This record gives sequence, structure tokens and C-alpha cells, in this order.
Amino acid sequence: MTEQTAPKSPVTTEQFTNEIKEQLKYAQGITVEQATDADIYVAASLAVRRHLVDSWATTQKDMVNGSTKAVGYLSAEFLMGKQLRNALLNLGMLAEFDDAVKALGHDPQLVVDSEYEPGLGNGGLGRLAACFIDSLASLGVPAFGYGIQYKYGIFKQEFDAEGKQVERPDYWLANEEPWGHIDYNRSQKVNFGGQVVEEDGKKVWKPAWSVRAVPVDYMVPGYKSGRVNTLRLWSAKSYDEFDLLTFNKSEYLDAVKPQVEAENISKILYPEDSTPQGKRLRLEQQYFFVAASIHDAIRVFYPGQDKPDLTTFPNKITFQLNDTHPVIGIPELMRVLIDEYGYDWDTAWDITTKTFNYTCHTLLPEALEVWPARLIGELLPRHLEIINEINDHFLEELKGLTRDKERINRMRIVTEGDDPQVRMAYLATAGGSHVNGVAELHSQLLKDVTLRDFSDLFPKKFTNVTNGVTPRRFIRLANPRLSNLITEGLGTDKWLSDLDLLQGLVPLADDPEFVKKFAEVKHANKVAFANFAKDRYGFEANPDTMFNTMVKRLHEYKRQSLKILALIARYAAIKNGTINVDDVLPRTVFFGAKAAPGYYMAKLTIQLINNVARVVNNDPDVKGKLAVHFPANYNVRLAQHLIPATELDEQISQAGKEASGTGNMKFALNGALTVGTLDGANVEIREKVGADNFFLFGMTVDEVEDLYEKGYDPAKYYEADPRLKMAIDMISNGAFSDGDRNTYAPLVADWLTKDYFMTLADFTSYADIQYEIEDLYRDQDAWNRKAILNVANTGYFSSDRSIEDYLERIWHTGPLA
Ligand code: 475
Repeated sequence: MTEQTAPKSPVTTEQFTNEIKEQLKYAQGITVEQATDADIYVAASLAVRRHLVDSWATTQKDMVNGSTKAVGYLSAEFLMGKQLRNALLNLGMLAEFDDAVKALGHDPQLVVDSEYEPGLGNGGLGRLAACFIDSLASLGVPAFGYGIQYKYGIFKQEFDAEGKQVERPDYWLANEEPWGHIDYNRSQKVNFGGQVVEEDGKKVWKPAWSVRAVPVDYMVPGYKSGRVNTLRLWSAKSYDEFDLLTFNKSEYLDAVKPQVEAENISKILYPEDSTPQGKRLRLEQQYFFVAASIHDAIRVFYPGQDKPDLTTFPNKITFQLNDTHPVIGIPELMRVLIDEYGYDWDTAWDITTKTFNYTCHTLLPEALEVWPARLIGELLPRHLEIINEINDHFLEELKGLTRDKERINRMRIVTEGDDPQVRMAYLATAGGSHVNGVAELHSQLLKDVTLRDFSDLFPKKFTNVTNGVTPRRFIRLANPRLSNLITEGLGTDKWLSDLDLLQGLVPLADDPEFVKKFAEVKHANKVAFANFAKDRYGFEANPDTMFNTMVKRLHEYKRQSLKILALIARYAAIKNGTINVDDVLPRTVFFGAKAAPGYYMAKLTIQLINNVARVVNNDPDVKGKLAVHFPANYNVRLAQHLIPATELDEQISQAGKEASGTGNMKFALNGALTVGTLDGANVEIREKVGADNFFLFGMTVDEVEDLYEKGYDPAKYYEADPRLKMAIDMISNGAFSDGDRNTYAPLVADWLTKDYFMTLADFTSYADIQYEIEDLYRDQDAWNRKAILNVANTGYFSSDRSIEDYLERIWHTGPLA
């Protein structure tokens, strides 16, 4: 008997059918006969939402009235994915939904497909925030996600006839969006510009303009916790009335200008992953959502109080800064405490440092945000004063800790000189209680390299919390076949809220019956993906080949180029007979990646991949042996389809560059084997699954450092491995550009002369491990056994575990009573 602990539906199918009909009639004014799939989607979503409202209200009430400290997760990005099925799962209504929709004459899949995915994030950082708020709710911890409701999310990626990336606007709010609830009555005023004057010996900020921050609330239902938290995304609106004077002169466009400018603040998500660009508007966005959130928290926790005792603020809520994007919150809270509530500096600093903690998500120096003091002064003059004062106090504190003047100078929050810069990571480290990296190796490198001076002087501030992913979305919803098999194997479905239980599958890796079932599940997922791909993208993928996937943002450090070079080498070897066609293990390679619109090398790499795909897929010599597909617009939805169908996952960044990775966790949990370097969370995944069950290659962090030091000459590697030489020469000779030798010249030149991320140096070891991979794959039982051990041993990578680590190491709070 299998123990089912999943939540029990609050409604019967019949009741839910009626609820959908009611919504159609009263909210949408549509008859059942008129209703399209999209109408049913809206009606069902509104009906589902109603089932969450009571728990939402009690969660908020218990949070405000109780003594459990809440978590405020401040993040410029929340990459939520679709909402409907997640809500249905958490309410235990998946089956009732399917049956009700069928009873109304619709196909549940098509109804679910009508939901437009909100793309309010770039990649890993934004998706992590979404997993974390899911886990917070599922653990019953009171929490707010605070961010921005961008009108345009991450761009929609298309490819043109030449295989180049084209970006299209993602107007996700074009159709009715049933999940967000706009609450005009809880809006906040956010000020900008102007100057600071002294009045009665007090600093007073006289801002030049204001924007109205209107909250749009999304319910975040917990799985089986009975709790529903809030994701509060701020939308910018104008205060300025329609300018009648201008209007009368019929200068129609001028009349609405202030509105347009105010609303620009939340108009678009910056599509740069890792590099901060578009300085001014970005700083406006950051301050906009952080200021609104801080005021909102004071309103929520001290309702109706004119003179609240804010020394208790750190007991009410702890703010986690998701990277440096919300760090302007530190001087903002100082300003609020000192200027608005009259606290002295030391008390304000004590409250502030107890309230904030900072998570760093990168090791790339260019990704550490630095703001020109001049710009901060223009937009936020009072904050610049406070930042300078924080800097002065901090330097004084340092003088008490060390005599090393150079070190003190290196640690300045505000640099010296004509054009001083504010280092946001330093401000976050000085102004909060804890700093964490997102995987063991990353946290170690933060301490040893990036924030070394800080960790030497404040060792207790530094900790690690290894990332995780939510098993609800990434196993249960994405992979129902595997979920059922796991539940059958374990005899319970409790693993969905206690992922360590997957350990119980270890013995089943040696049970031929279970291995067979596992193989059937994987194959069925491959067939399902092939059908989806045919339908959605129009390509044919053969499920009887190995499915090998590399999906993530396109970045040089992630080294999609290593994968494409090895693939070209393989293609060349088959064509020129270096490998016998009959010995080639048939493989289908999938890529998914968006490049920042201004990132030239990344975009050229996309073009190359598309053209390699075009050439390889049309070459009869390799037909049935090698195929390459690059479905456009990789997003959460595509991830949910592709990950369960993948057998081999690529995590091949240069060691010391990927902070953690979270895709790596999703793949392992869905029974893919990883080929990877000792980087980010790969290190921990390999430890958990065992070295035998992970394909390791490439240089270590130390070897990389040594090689940089010795002087790296990529051309040497090009000369040394004929496979690599062949691959690069083919590109140079125009094999993937219709004979044109210039198209990829910048890529080739970079590889041969710079190759900062040492793709060439790792090529040989990467190409060699392919033989090992293919040998193992030929023994399907052995492969599947290892794949099962990957599933069984990666329960640690649940975001529930990450959140428990945050609770214990950083937040010091827990579930509501
Ligand atoms: C890391 N995004 C992954 C993941 O911790 C890690 C930066 C600036 C502006 C907009 N977006 C960003 C990131 O830096 C990012 O996504 N970082 C990623 O965070 C979660 O798993 O290794 O690269």
C-alpha cells in the first residue's frame, strides 16, 4: 500500500465545475458555450484563487499578531513560471481540475497552455528567488517576496534566417492575468532627486519628484503547510494629474509626459545577466522597490502607529538582500529611522545591521555592482550623505581592528578620487549581519578572494547556504511519471516535503524490476518531449538516441563554446572516417540559452550553434547519429519539459566561475547524469552521488590559477589536439557560414589568442570523457542504475533544505505556531 499524504481537495469535481461556471458568468460575462481555452483558464484560476484566500488571510493575521519573525526576501527578480498547476498541486486539486475542465468540454492541457509565463527574471538568481518563496510557504515560515512587477519581462527570443538571436518585447500583461491582485489602497510614495537642506539643525530631504508604488500581490501557497504567503511586486504609477493647462493648448503628448516618465520605472526588466548596465534607470528601479518594501513592512507590522518602537523592527522581519540589487535598502532604512522617526545614528545603525543580510551570487568581478557617487547624489542626495557617513564610521571601526592602512583603504565603501564610486557589495557586507555564498566552493572563494579583507576582520559574518530547487515544481509537476515511480518505490509520497527520503531509493538501484521501470519512465519522457518539440518547434527528435542537454544563460564562462567545439569535432570525425559510423553512439544535443542583447560574443555563439545545427541536421553522412536542436526562448516552461527527458546534462563552466548552478540540481533529481567540472554546486552534487556516478573532467580552481599565473597560451592547445584543430579550422573555413570565413572570425581569434575562460585548455579532457560516457550508455542497465543513484542521493538539493539552513544560520526564525 502506498501512503498518500498529498493534500485533499477542498472541492469535488462537480463543485469545481460549478465554480468555474460561476466565474465565467459573473466575472467574465461569458457562457460555457462561448468559452475558449483561455477563458476557462482565467475562470479556473480565479476559482482556485478563492480557495487560497482564507489561508492567505490567516497567515497574514498570525504573522502580524504572533511573535514569529518574518522573512522579507528582497529581489529584483522572481522567475515564477506558470502559476495554475502549482496552485492546484498545493491545494490537492489536480485531478478535480482535469475532470472539471473535461466536463466543460475542454482539454486540460490546452487550458493550462493558455497561461502566459511571467518572465520577471533573467536566470538562476530569479528562479532561485521563486524556489525560495515556495519553500518558505511550504515550511510555514511567514514571508514576503518583495520585487518589481515589470510590464515587460525578459525578452522573447527568436532566431532569424541566419540563426542570429532577435529580441522581441515580452508584453506578458497583454491578456487577462488572474493571479496578481492590485491594491491601490496600500500604495507607497517613493521620492527622488532634489536636495538636502538643514532645518532646525536637522537634515531634511526636499525631493524633486515622486512616484507612486502600487503593490500587486501574488499568493504563494505552501505545499501541505496550510499557509499562503505574499509575493508583493511593485508597479510604478504617476501622481501627476493630467496637465490641463498643457492639454488646453492641445499639446497632447506633453500633457501625459510625467505619467509616462514615472511609469517607466517598472516598465522593463534589464536583460543583462551579471553585468549591471543602464545605470540610472536601474538605480531608480532598485530604490523604487526597496523603499516601497521597507515602508510597507513598517505599515504591516506597526499598523496604525504614528510613533512605533522601531527598535523591535529586527524582531518583526529580517530582510535578505538577493545580491546587491536591493542594497540601497541599507541607507534607506537608516534614513527612515533617523530622518522620519528621529532615532540617533547608533540606534539606527544597530537596527539596520540586525535587519539585513546579504547573499552574493557571483564571482565575476564585473558583476559586483558599483555606483558612481555622483549618480546616487543626483537621484538620492540624502542617501549619498548617509552612505558617506557609513563609510566614515566603518573606516573608524576598521582602525580599531587593524593597523594595516592598505587593507583599510582597500575596504573603503566609497572610493577616493575625483569620481568616487560606491561599492554595493562592501556596503552590504558592512551593513548587514551575515554574508553568504550559494555553494560551498563559492562561499570559500568569497572568503579567500572576493571579500577576503572582510572575512579576515569579520570572520563570523561569513557563512554558506548551498542553493536548492523546489521538488514540487521540478519533480512533481515537471515529471509526473518519475514522481509516481518514486512514490511507488518508497511506498509514500512524503518525499515531496522531505526530499531526503529519496535516499530510500538507493537499494532499488540494484532491483532489476525497478531499473526497468525507471528506464520506461525516462523513455516515455523522451517520447513526450519529442512530441512537444514537434508540435511546438517543428523539429523531429529521435527518442532512441541519447538526449544530451545544455540549458542556461549564454555566457563565455559557462562555456557553451566547449560543447559546440566538441560537437563539431565529433561531426568531423564521423565525416572523415576517423571514427567508424557504426561505432558512433547516436546522440541528440539540445541547447537552450538567451544572450544579453548587448553581449556580442554570446550572440555570435548562438549564431554558431544554430548554424552547426543546420549543417549537421541536413548532412546525410551523420543522419541517425548526430542531431542538434536549439529551441528558441528557453524559459521555465521549456525547462519543465526538457529536464525530465534528459539523460546527460552539461555543467562545464570554468572552475571557479559558476557560483552554484541550480539547473545541475534539477537534472540530477530527474535522473540525468552530469558531465561537469569541479565548479559551483557540482562539487557537492558529485560528493552526494559518488564520484562513480558523475563524469568529471577539466582543471580545478587551483590549476586554473596556476595556469593564469604561468601565462596561458591557448594556441598551444589548438596545436596539440588534432580534434580541436579540426573543429576550429572547420569554423574558420566557413563550414558553418556557407563558405564565409569572416562570420566567426571574432570567436576564433578570441579562442586562439585570449580564451580567458580556458575552453581550449579543457578541450582534450572534455573530448576524452565522451568515450567513457558513451561506453556506459551502451550498457543501459548500468547507466540507469547510476541515474537512479543520482535521484536517490540528491534530496539534499531541495530548496526546503536551503531555507532550513537560512533559518538556522542567518534568519533565526521558523514556522508560524
Ligand atoms: C549564478 N543574475 C548561478 C544562481 O544563486 C547561481 C545578475 C545581475 C543582474 C541580473 N541578473 C543577475 C545573476 O547574477 C545570476 O543569475 N547568478 C546566478 O545565481 C543562483 O546558481 O551560479 O550565476
